Amino acid sequence: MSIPQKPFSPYTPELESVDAARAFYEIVKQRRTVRQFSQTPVPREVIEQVLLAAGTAPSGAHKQPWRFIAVSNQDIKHKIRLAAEEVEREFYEQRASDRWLKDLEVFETSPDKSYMDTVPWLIIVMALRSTDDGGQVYYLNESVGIATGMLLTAAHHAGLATLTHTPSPMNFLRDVLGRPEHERPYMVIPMGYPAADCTVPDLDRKGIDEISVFLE
Ligand code: IYR
Repeated sequence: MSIPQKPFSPYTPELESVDAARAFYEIVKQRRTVRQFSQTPVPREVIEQVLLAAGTAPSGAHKQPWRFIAVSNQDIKHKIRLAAEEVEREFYEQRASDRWLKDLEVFETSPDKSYMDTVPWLIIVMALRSTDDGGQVYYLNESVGIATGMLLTAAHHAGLATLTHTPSPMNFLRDVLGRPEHERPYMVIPMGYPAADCTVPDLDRKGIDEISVFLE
Protein backbone atom coordinates (compact mmCIF):
# COMPACT_ATOMS: atom_id res chain seq x y z
CA MET A 1 0.00 0.00 0.00
CA SER A 2 1.40 3.40 -0.90
CA ILE A 3 0.74 6.91 0.36
CA PRO A 4 -1.68 8.79 -1.92
CA GLN A 5 0.10 11.33 -4.11
CA LYS A 6 -0.87 14.97 -4.52
CA PRO A 7 0.38 17.71 -6.86
CA PHE A 8 3.56 19.35 -5.57
CA SER A 9 3.42 23.12 -5.05
CA PRO A 10 7.06 24.18 -5.34
CA TYR A 11 8.35 27.14 -3.39
CA THR A 12 9.21 29.84 -5.90
CA PRO A 13 11.32 32.68 -4.53
CA GLU A 14 10.41 36.20 -5.65
CA LEU A 15 14.03 36.69 -6.74
CA GLU A 16 16.01 34.78 -9.34
CA SER A 17 17.58 31.72 -7.76
CA VAL A 18 21.07 33.24 -7.68
CA ASP A 19 19.80 36.38 -5.95
CA ALA A 20 17.65 34.38 -3.55
CA ALA A 21 20.64 32.17 -2.72
CA ARG A 22 22.85 35.22 -2.17
CA ALA A 23 20.26 36.95 0.02
CA PHE A 24 19.90 33.83 2.18
CA TYR A 25 23.64 33.47 2.55
CA GLU A 26 23.84 37.12 3.66
CA ILE A 27 21.36 36.26 6.42
CA VAL A 28 22.80 32.95 7.60
CA LYS A 29 26.38 34.14 7.59
CA GLN A 30 25.43 36.43 10.46
CA ARG A 31 24.59 33.43 12.61
CA ARG A 32 27.03 32.95 15.46
CA THR A 33 27.17 30.75 18.48
CA VAL A 34 26.75 33.02 21.48
CA ARG A 35 27.32 32.47 25.18
CA GLN A 36 25.83 35.69 26.55
CA PHE A 37 22.07 35.99 26.40
CA SER A 38 19.64 38.82 27.12
CA GLN A 39 16.94 38.16 29.70
CA THR A 40 14.37 39.68 27.34
CA PRO A 41 11.57 37.11 27.25
CA VAL A 42 10.87 35.21 24.05
CA PRO A 43 7.17 34.35 23.65
CA ARG A 44 6.30 30.68 23.46
CA GLU A 45 4.72 31.25 20.06
CA VAL A 46 8.10 32.21 18.57
CA ILE A 47 9.60 28.99 19.90
CA GLU A 48 6.67 26.99 18.54
CA GLN A 49 7.20 28.38 15.05
CA VAL A 50 10.92 27.63 15.20
CA LEU A 51 10.20 24.06 16.30
CA LEU A 52 7.60 23.65 13.57
CA ALA A 53 10.28 24.73 11.06
CA ALA A 54 12.69 22.15 12.53
CA GLY A 55 9.97 19.53 12.27
CA THR A 56 9.79 19.99 8.49
CA ALA A 57 13.17 18.26 8.15
CA PRO A 58 13.37 15.14 6.00
CA SER A 59 13.80 11.89 7.91
CA GLY A 60 14.37 8.22 7.19
CA ALA A 61 11.05 6.71 6.04
CA HIS A 62 9.42 9.91 7.31
CA LYS A 63 9.54 8.63 10.90
CA GLN A 64 10.26 12.16 12.22
CA PRO A 65 12.39 10.67 15.01
CA TRP A 66 12.76 13.82 17.12
CA ARG A 67 11.21 15.55 20.09
CA PHE A 68 12.02 19.06 21.20
CA ILE A 69 11.68 19.77 24.92
CA ALA A 70 11.30 23.52 25.37
CA VAL A 71 12.09 24.62 28.92
CA SER A 72 11.47 28.12 30.28
CA ASN A 73 10.71 26.90 33.82
CA GLN A 74 13.33 28.45 36.11
CA ASP A 75 13.69 25.45 38.43
CA ILE A 76 14.14 22.99 35.60
CA LYS A 77 16.66 25.23 33.83
CA HIS A 78 18.59 25.45 37.09
CA LYS A 79 18.56 21.68 37.58
CA ILE A 80 19.87 21.22 34.04
CA ARG A 81 22.56 23.82 34.66
CA LEU A 82 23.79 22.10 37.81
CA ALA A 83 23.85 18.66 36.22
CA ALA A 84 25.53 19.96 33.04
CA GLU A 85 28.17 21.77 35.07
CA GLU A 86 28.92 18.58 36.94
CA VAL A 87 29.64 16.54 33.80
CA GLU A 88 31.49 19.45 32.21
CA ARG A 89 33.71 19.82 35.29
CA GLU A 90 34.66 16.20 34.93
CA PHE A 91 35.31 16.79 31.22
CA TYR A 92 37.63 19.74 31.76
CA GLU A 93 39.39 18.22 34.77
CA GLN A 94 39.69 14.58 33.70
CA ARG A 95 38.25 13.37 30.46
CA ALA A 96 39.41 15.91 27.89
CA SER A 97 42.74 15.25 26.20
CA ASP A 98 45.43 17.92 26.29
CA ARG A 99 44.96 18.47 22.59
CA TRP A 100 41.22 18.96 23.03
CA LEU A 101 41.74 21.48 25.84
CA LYS A 102 44.27 23.31 23.72
CA ASP A 103 41.83 23.50 20.80
CA LEU A 104 39.21 24.93 23.16
CA GLU A 105 41.55 27.40 24.84
CA VAL A 106 40.91 30.19 22.32
CA PHE A 107 37.17 29.97 22.94
CA GLU A 108 37.60 30.39 26.69
CA THR A 109 34.90 27.83 27.40
CA SER A 110 34.64 26.42 30.90
CA PRO A 111 32.38 24.27 33.08
CA ASP A 112 30.53 27.45 34.11
CA LYS A 113 27.15 27.28 32.39
CA SER A 114 25.51 30.15 34.30
CA TYR A 115 23.80 31.36 31.11
CA MET A 116 21.48 28.36 31.51
CA ASP A 117 19.81 30.15 34.42
CA THR A 118 19.29 33.42 32.59
CA VAL A 119 18.56 32.37 29.01
CA PRO A 120 14.79 32.45 28.35
CA TRP A 121 14.64 28.97 26.80
CA LEU A 122 16.56 25.73 26.78
CA ILE A 123 15.60 23.49 23.90
CA ILE A 124 16.60 19.90 24.47
CA VAL A 125 16.64 17.94 21.24
CA MET A 126 15.78 14.28 21.75
CA ALA A 127 16.55 11.61 19.16
CA LEU A 128 13.85 8.95 19.22
CA ARG A 129 15.48 5.51 19.18
CA SER A 130 12.11 4.08 18.26
CA THR A 131 8.80 5.65 17.37
CA ASP A 132 6.52 6.41 20.32
CA ASP A 133 4.67 3.15 19.65
CA GLY A 134 7.86 1.07 19.51
CA GLY A 135 8.34 1.08 15.73
CA GLN A 136 11.67 1.15 13.87
CA VAL A 137 13.38 4.42 12.91
CA TYR A 138 16.07 4.88 10.25
CA TYR A 139 19.09 7.15 9.76
CA LEU A 140 18.47 8.56 13.22
CA ASN A 141 21.57 10.74 13.54
CA GLU A 142 21.27 12.09 10.03
CA SER A 143 17.57 12.90 10.49
CA VAL A 144 17.97 14.60 13.87
CA GLY A 145 21.11 16.41 12.70
CA ILE A 146 19.23 17.93 9.77
CA ALA A 147 16.30 18.92 12.00
CA THR A 148 18.68 20.50 14.49
CA GLY A 149 20.41 22.48 11.74
CA MET A 150 17.05 23.72 10.55
CA LEU A 151 16.13 24.63 14.12
CA LEU A 152 19.28 26.74 14.48
CA THR A 153 18.62 28.41 11.13
CA ALA A 154 14.97 29.10 11.93
CA ALA A 155 15.91 30.59 15.30
CA HIS A 156 18.50 32.81 13.62
CA HIS A 157 15.97 33.92 11.03
CA ALA A 158 13.66 34.97 13.89
CA GLY A 159 16.46 37.08 15.41
CA LEU A 160 17.29 34.60 18.14
CA ALA A 161 20.74 33.49 19.15
CA THR A 162 21.62 29.91 19.99
CA LEU A 163 24.39 27.81 21.45
CA THR A 164 24.93 24.17 20.54
CA HIS A 165 25.78 22.45 23.78
CA THR A 166 26.61 18.76 24.03
CA PRO A 167 27.43 17.91 27.62
CA SER A 168 28.72 14.37 27.74
CA PRO A 169 27.37 12.05 28.98
CA MET A 170 23.96 13.60 28.46
CA ASN A 171 21.71 10.95 29.97
CA PHE A 172 21.00 13.08 33.05
CA LEU A 173 18.64 15.08 30.85
CA ARG A 174 16.23 12.18 30.53
CA ASP A 175 15.95 11.98 34.33
CA VAL A 176 15.74 15.72 34.98
CA LEU A 177 13.08 16.09 32.30
CA GLY A 178 11.23 12.87 33.16
CA ARG A 179 11.41 11.58 29.61
CA PRO A 180 10.94 7.99 28.44
CA GLU A 181 13.74 5.53 27.62
CA HIS A 182 13.41 5.76 23.85
CA GLU A 183 14.26 9.49 23.87
CA ARG A 184 18.04 9.90 23.60
CA PRO A 185 19.30 13.38 24.51
CA TYR A 186 21.02 14.74 21.41
CA MET A 187 21.76 18.41 22.10
CA VAL A 188 20.97 21.24 24.49
CA ILE A 189 20.26 24.52 22.73
CA PRO A 190 20.03 27.65 24.88
CA MET A 191 17.93 30.13 22.89
CA GLY A 192 17.19 33.81 23.37
CA TYR A 193 18.19 37.26 22.21
CA PRO A 194 21.90 37.95 22.46
CA ALA A 195 22.95 40.19 25.36
CA ALA A 196 23.44 43.84 24.40
CA ASP A 197 27.15 43.56 25.22
CA CYS A 198 27.56 40.10 23.69
CA THR A 199 30.89 39.40 22.03
CA VAL A 200 31.90 36.51 19.79
CA PRO A 201 35.28 35.17 18.68
CA ASP A 202 36.60 36.93 15.57
CA LEU A 203 36.61 33.87 13.33
CA ASP A 204 37.04 33.32 9.62
CA ARG A 205 35.00 30.82 7.69
CA LYS A 206 36.43 28.69 4.95
CA GLY A 207 35.92 30.01 1.44
CA ILE A 208 34.14 28.29 -1.42
CA ASP A 209 37.36 26.73 -2.73
CA GLU A 210 38.04 25.12 0.62
CA ILE A 211 34.61 23.73 1.31
CA SER A 212 33.74 22.52 -2.15
CA VAL A 213 34.94 20.66 -5.19
CA PHE A 214 33.11 21.18 -8.47
CA LEU A 215 33.35 18.53 -11.17
CA GLU A 216 31.63 20.08 -14.21
N1 IYR B 1 31.17 20.48 26.09
C1 IYR B 1 32.15 21.35 26.71
C2 IYR B 1 33.41 21.48 25.91
C3 IYR B 1 33.32 22.00 24.54
C4 IYR B 1 33.66 21.20 23.47
C5 IYR B 1 33.67 21.67 22.19
I1 IYR B 1 34.31 20.48 20.68
C6 IYR B 1 33.30 23.00 21.93
O1 IYR B 1 33.29 23.47 20.63
C7 IYR B 1 32.96 23.82 22.98
C8 IYR B 1 32.95 23.31 24.29
C9 IYR B 1 31.52 22.71 27.03
O2 IYR B 1 30.40 22.98 26.60
O3 IYR B 1 32.13 23.52 27.72
